Amino acid sequence: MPVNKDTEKKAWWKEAVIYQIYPRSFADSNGDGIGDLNGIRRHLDYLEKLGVDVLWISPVYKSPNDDNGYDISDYQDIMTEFGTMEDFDCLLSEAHEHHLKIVMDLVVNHTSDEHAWFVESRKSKDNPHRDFYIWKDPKKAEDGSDALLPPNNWGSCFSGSAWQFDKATGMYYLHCFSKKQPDLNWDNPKVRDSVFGMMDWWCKKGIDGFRMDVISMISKDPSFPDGKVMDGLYGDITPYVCNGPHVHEYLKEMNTRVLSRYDIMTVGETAGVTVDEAKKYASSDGSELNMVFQFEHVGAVPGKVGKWTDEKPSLPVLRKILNKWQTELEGKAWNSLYFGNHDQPRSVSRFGNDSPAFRVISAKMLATCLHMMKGTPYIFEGDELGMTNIHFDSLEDFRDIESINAYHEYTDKGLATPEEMMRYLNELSRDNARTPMQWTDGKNAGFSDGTPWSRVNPNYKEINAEVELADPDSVFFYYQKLIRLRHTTPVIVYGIFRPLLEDSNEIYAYERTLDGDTLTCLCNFTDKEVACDLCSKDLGNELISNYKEHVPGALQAYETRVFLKKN
Ligand code: TEU
Ligand code: CA
Repeated sequence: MPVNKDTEKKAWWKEAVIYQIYPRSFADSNGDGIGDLNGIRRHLDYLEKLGVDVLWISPVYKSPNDDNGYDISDYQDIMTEFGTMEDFDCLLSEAHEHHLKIVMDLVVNHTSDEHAWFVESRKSKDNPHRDFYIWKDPKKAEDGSDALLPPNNWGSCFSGSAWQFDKATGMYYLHCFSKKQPDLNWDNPKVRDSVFGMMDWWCKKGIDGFRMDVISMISKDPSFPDGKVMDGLYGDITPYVCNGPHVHEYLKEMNTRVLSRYDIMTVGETAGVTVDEAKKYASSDGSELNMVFQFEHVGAVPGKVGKWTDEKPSLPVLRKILNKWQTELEGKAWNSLYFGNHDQPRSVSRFGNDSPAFRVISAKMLATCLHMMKGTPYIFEGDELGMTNIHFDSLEDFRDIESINAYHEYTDKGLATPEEMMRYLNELSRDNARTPMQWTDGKNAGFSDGTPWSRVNPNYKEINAEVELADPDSVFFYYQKLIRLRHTTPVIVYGIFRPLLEDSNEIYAYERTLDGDTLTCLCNFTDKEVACDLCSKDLGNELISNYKEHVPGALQAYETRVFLKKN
């Protein structure tokens, strides 16, 4: 076994653990039922106790909240519901006092249609801001009628056409997401100047980095060709908006003009990214970003309609994807590690088992599987408590534009029955991750004194931070131990990843090696005890496990064990 010398370049963001906060659902300080900045400030002690290093905060800028803040109307002001810029400045300084860095969510593929740039752009064809966005003439109908058709057949990620007709100038504008999220035209150098200037303004305030929303989409195919029709409705935009012709050029420019001037961390949310593209976006040469989020594991199960399905990924499928990313980026680019975020269902419900018998044990196993891998781990708020999906009884329970639009589009078009869509939404809706954080077993789970904007999961009586902090064997303290291990065990951060037991249908196993140290991670992904010969080998000292007692030569239901054999 070649002993790999620790040649990996050291960096703080490689050794860090990131905690994602969705402010709307984290903590409400003023009783309006909506989480806010001062609510986050109240829980910095909690986050420092968990041991995380960085807080990635979903967008807090001014926004009409068509997509809960991912539609920004002023990049340099704070959303009224979340507080003031002064509140933000206090949060930033207090976070730093708690040894927590703050990474902002940068949404610059599109703005809100209420942003001043778009308000100007739509006024007239010769407005100075016209080309800040992507405007196209209507297409003539082939039947010779005078119907005005969209420029091509592209579909929006939030259902419907990706083009919105604007009467004032008789043209269509592109919106890959909602109608209120017009795409910026990154081919316009004035857009790049404005975005880079704004980013520099935030860096000068002392933030510690950016998570870049759909940054792989900022360069479109200039021919805007029709896409392959999906579900008999609209053309697939992915091949023409992801990883486009100038995306790496623009990110290199961003790096030169802003990022390289500060000691900050950057992670790109790169919809449609491949391993080869990731090697450019997150190249070890530091010319673009530090790391990227890939989507293959969370998109592993093909949707029955659109992305929607009620099927869960199998271990062999999940392992093949994750192992590919671990081995193929080795030495070339840095991985982000995640099972959940504000766009995904709760990880213990999707990849583990959220039944009362197995929720805790499988949440710990999943966390171990992820945190022992090579890359920077991301914890989504509440995953450290083992929070689960909520059961939605009716469409009225949902708040997320993606879910609501998909329900109407697919049932209206007869592509799914209401019952099927409710099953799919219960499995995958982003609202599953956006239920209020469960702090206590008191009113509204301690999230708010008012009426929460989204329903609290009824299981908050049993699952909440207060209960977790009172139980040394809780998911919270297990996460704390995983984080502490990462901070004190170099092989976990820098060790080379090697898959083990690749043919097993039950066990996910791998090893990490560094300077002669070998860490072995074993995870049983099933609710049954399974034989595990590897457990009987001399793998060194056990670093962590979610069971106190073990069965020789076997792994119990959802059992994980990590061993370290020192050089
Ligand atoms: O999400 C981008 C994205 O790819 C989404 O379509 C996501 O994959 C999908 O919702 C998963 O089902 C980013 C943000 O994370 C998301 O919250 C925003 O809604 C979206 O961009 C537009 O800004
Ligand atoms: Ca509030």
